[in-house]
Formats: sequence, structure tokens, C-alpha cells
Amino acid sequence: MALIQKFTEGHLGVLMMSNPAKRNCLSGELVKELVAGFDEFEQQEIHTVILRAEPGVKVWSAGHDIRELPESRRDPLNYHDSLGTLLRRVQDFPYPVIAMVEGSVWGGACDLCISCDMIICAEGATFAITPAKLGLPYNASGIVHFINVLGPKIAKEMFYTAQPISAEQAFNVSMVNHVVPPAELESFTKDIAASILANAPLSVSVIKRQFRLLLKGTPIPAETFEEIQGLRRKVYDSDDYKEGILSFKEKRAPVFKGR
Ligand code: LCV
Repeated sequence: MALIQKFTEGHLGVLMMSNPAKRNCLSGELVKELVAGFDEFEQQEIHTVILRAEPGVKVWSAGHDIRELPESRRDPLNYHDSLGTLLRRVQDFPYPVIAMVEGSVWGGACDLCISCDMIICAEGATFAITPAKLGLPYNASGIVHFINVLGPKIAKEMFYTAQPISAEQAFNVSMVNHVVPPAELESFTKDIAASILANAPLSVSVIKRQFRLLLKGTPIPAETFEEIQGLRRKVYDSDDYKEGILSFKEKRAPVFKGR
């Protein structure tokens, strides 16, 4: 059963996540279908993509499929992980990708939204980044995304509290481009897409590539990178990491011990 639906209208492509039973969690299967959708759109000369969920969802995406995370002692967010693969595909797709959001967005799906070129959300949408809730270490490129988009202060608050922020708060910190009434979300987003499609595709595409290259963050010394990896290993080797994953599966609150 397909976990996403694909639509095209001229040079506009739409990828719709359609796995509400699992709250559109970014399972390996769903990510594979999304990446294949982007590959197809690139062949079909699609010059703007809208990434959305089904109309009226309460949860846009619940983030990484927690059941696919390693139980312990392995990096849960390594370079070749499905989440990282999807975020790079979105950022390397040669034309703008607009996240059209309604409902709540969790964890890696929040990183997916900010990795898109723009976010247009309905009133009532919320965004949360949740590694601390699960006892996970986030990865360096993901933290760079949040610093670039939100600035360190708001990004720190979101990571430390793991609490959702409202659409209005997200707009106030320039995380989202527009907040609109739910009934207008689709037409508003398509109007924005139409104004992009009216411009020179080569120019838009090269400007996107320039942003991608310039936003990669300042290069860090190899030793700093190794220190980060060592710190992350302390977390994913911890008992708290195991407890975070287990508590989700057992549908109970985690009891963290700080080790
Ligand atoms: C697998 C799920 C999931 C899910 N995975 O519905 O950012 S990081 O570093 O943390 C990164 C590693 C990451 O993205 O981690 C995941 C972060 N996501 C979350 O913490 C959200 C976890 N999900 C929830 O809190 C709730 O499911 C929400 C609030 C999203 C929706 O609650 P609701 O009561 O509407 P259920 O919890 O009943 O979920 C419905 C079904 O979807 C599965 C969940 O296990 C359940 O499946 P079963 O019916 O088989 O029990 N599901 C939800 N989220 N991330 N599976």
C-alpha cells in the first residue's frame, strides 16, 4: 500500500504523506517513497514541490519511526539513516520545496520542515524537536539547521524542553513564512508556488543551490567533529537512551536516571 500520493499540475509537483494510522512517521518505507517521488519529479521537470499530509490531519508527521531506531549502542541518527537521506534529498532537489503544514509536527519531521525552502502552515499547527524526550543525541548537521533557521536561543529552548511551539511563535521567530486559516492553506500555498513557477527556473534553481552551499555552516576542525561524535556516543550508549525508546514502545512516561 503506497504511503505517499503524488500529483503534478504543469511544473508543480505535490507529495502527500498518506499513512495517518502511523501518524505519517518517517519510516524507512515512507522515506523511500518520498525520495523516489523527488527523483521522479526531477525527471519530469517539476520546478516547485509542495510536501504535505492529507487534508485535515491532526498530526502532519510524528517524526522518525521510533520502532526503527536502534535499541542501544548504535548511532540512531547517522549519515545514512533514512531521516538524513530525506533531509539531504529535499535540500539537494534542484527547485524549491514548500512544506505545507497543518496539525502537529514532531522530532525529525520538524527538521524536515525547516530543511524545506519554505514553510506555510495553518493556524493551530505546532512544531517540536524531541531528542531529549527520547534520550537521544541529535546530530551535528541537524543542530546547524536549527541554528540557521531559529537562532541559538530559540533552538536551545526547543531542544531542551522538547515542547511544541505554536504556529504564531514559529512565525515570530521566522521559522515559518506564513500562518493562514486552515481553509485557505492549500490555495495560499499554491499561489506562492505559482509565483515561483512564473520566474526563470534556472535562476531559481541556481539561487537555491547557492543558499544550500552557503548555509552548510562554518567548517569545523576534525578534532571538534570527533569530540562531538564522542559526546553523542556517550548518549546513545546510555541507559537513558534505552529507557527512552522502551518507554515509547510500552506507551508509558520515561524514567531517566542521567546515565
Ligand atoms: C513510530 C509512531 C510514532 C513514531 N514512530 O496517536 O527528533 S528526534 O531526535 O527525537 C528523532 C529521533 C525523532 O523524530 O523521533 C521521533 C519523535 N517523535 C515523537 O516524539 C512523537 C511520538 N508520537 C507521539 O507523541 C504521538 O503518537 C502523537 C502525539 C504524535 C500522536 O498521538 P495520538 O494519540 O494521536 P498514537 O500515539 O496513538 O499513535 C498512533 C499510532 O502511531 C504510532 C503509534 O505507535 C501508534 O501505533 P499503534 O496504533 O500501532 O500503537 N506512532 C506515533 N508516532 N514517531 N510509530
